[in-house]
Amino acid sequence: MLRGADWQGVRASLIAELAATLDDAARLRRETDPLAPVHGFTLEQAYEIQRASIALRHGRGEKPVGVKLGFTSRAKMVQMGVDSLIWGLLTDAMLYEEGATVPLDHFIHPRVEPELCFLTSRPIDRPLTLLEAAGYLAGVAPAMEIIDSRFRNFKFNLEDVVADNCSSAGVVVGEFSPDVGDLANRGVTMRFNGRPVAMGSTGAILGNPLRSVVQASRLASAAGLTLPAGSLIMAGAATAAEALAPGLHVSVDIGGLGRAEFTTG
Ligand code: 0L1
Repeated sequence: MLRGADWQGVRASLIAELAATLDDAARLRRETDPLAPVHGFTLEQAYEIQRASIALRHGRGEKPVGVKLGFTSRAKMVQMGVDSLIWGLLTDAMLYEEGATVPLDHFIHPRVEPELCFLTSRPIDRPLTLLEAAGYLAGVAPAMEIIDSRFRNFKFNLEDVVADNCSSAGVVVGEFSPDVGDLANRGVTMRFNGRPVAMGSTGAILGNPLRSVVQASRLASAAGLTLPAGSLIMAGAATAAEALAPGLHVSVDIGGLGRAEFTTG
């Protein structure tokens, strides 16, 4: 494990190397072994690796489109064996057209989870309260996130999943509704070929998914980032994730918000 002066000395190059390892794994659809147990980096350093790997994507022309929160529900924390809220950065290359076919050869071992997606109406440049959050939003939509850990067998600790941009891989967003009113207990059903595979309530997301906007504002502010108007905020999963396979019609219905769907190719 590297500490103190040792870590400082090699920090920048090690961060760049680990970011490149994760970026290569995502680009080449190649699993990698866990990094944190070998290199012993902290959560703060994991976020530096995340930012460095996103910078590589930006360098290839990908544009930032927003953020995602992870482990906002007990179901997800229990499924993955971690207990802290995390966040990752989304780019336009991760957006898949709602209703379209999503080629699974873009991923290593993709899973899907039902979510809500918020669209911001104003720049968020400071921590917001729950009362303020709705005033910064243009709408909310039913959505699904395709997660694809770059780690072998989807096994990681908190530092590794953060460095890996919280397994971000794909986002499918339905139609935005301008009414972000009461989202605290809407029914959520995700189906594969019409068969329910995950059911829950939006209340599973931090008790009220609007709290994800509050958390995103706090995390962005602490990281010195402003979320521009027009940013997407993926609120985190309402249920555990389900593995994807070719030839599935995947849909999510959220009470009062409608449906988002895609087909796997
Ligand atoms: O919604 C979520 O909680 C996403 C977590 C992403 C990390 C993972 O489960 O691979």
